[in-house]
Amino acid sequence: MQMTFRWYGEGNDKISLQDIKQIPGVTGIVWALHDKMPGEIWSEEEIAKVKAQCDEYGFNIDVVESVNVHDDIKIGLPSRDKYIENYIQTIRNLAKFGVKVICYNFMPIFDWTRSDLFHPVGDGSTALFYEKGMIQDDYNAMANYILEFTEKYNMSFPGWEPERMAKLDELFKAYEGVDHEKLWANLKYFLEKLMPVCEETGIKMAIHMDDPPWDIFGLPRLLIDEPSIDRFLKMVDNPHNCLTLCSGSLNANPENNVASIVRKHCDRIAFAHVRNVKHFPNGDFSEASHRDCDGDTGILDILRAYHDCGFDGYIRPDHGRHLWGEKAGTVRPGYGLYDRALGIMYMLGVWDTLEKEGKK
Ligand code: DNO
Repeated sequence: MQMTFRWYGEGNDKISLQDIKQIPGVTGIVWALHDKMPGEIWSEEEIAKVKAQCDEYGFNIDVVESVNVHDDIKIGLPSRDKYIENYIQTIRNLAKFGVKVICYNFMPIFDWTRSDLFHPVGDGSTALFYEKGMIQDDYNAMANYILEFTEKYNMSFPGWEPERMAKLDELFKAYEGVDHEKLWANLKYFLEKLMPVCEETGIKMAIHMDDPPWDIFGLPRLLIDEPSIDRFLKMVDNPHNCLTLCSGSLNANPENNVASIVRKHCDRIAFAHVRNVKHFPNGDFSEASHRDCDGDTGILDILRAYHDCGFDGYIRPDHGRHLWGEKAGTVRPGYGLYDRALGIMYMLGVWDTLEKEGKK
């Protein structure tokens, strides 16, 4: 297992590479060119710049999260071929700098979705929160909440590009008729075009789970549970067609047993996101510390499953709570320094123990 940490880049993240260097065990930076719109080619010069910054601290840049997929590809418009060509060029450019895994998602219009970015946990900290009743019909209210936040604090969230969000009604119209089966077919088309270049360069495409794992605002979502993951891997049965197995996204539905999915598909998991979620009886959920007993996701079972399977892919702590003065304006929601660093120490504590036990 190779421990990584997500970093939003110079001038785009208050956390520095120097800060990250002080967290034990981190060998790689999970990065992206966050000013790129979906569909744009990532140039060699831009990639080289991030590589040089990370090299200085001895971090690899093996994992990109994410190269976002243009809506025309998800919708299946004739213009998709042009955007797929651009994606292929980006893969080639990334491969030149040693990138091994590309995380992406195939969620229509919205990426991860929450109703409260700074919900009190009860101990003075805050966390991302999903109130089911608030994410029903009115997509504009939810989008406005996120966009007002990003505008106020002068940040942008990947997947929530203001340029795209400004055209929400248009986008919803464009997705009319894209039901689950159409979206599956468009995903297959996209991946089949990519596989030859992945084989040639060695890059693995690692799809992120849908977050939350159910349809929202009438938009279909595909990667939601074990049967859909089985279907996805079989649909394009190639070792370069992989998963970013996100424990928190999947376990927002308490029926999903993440550890059992790890055991079943470990060889196709290129990238593991470890996040803990606490469920409420009415369907709401809050994100929690990585400690097993603070949530319901089964972090210990998940780590044991990865260990039993000899997982040698990339792993990262996922969203953390906001601690010790981290608040709106000083921190990217879910991506503070402290709770993710604590999460790493927890995961490494468990992992090191399992390693030692295994050697006895
Ligand atoms: C949120 C992240 C997602 C993820 C994308 C992958 O914090 O888990 O935005 O990066 O869905 O494409």
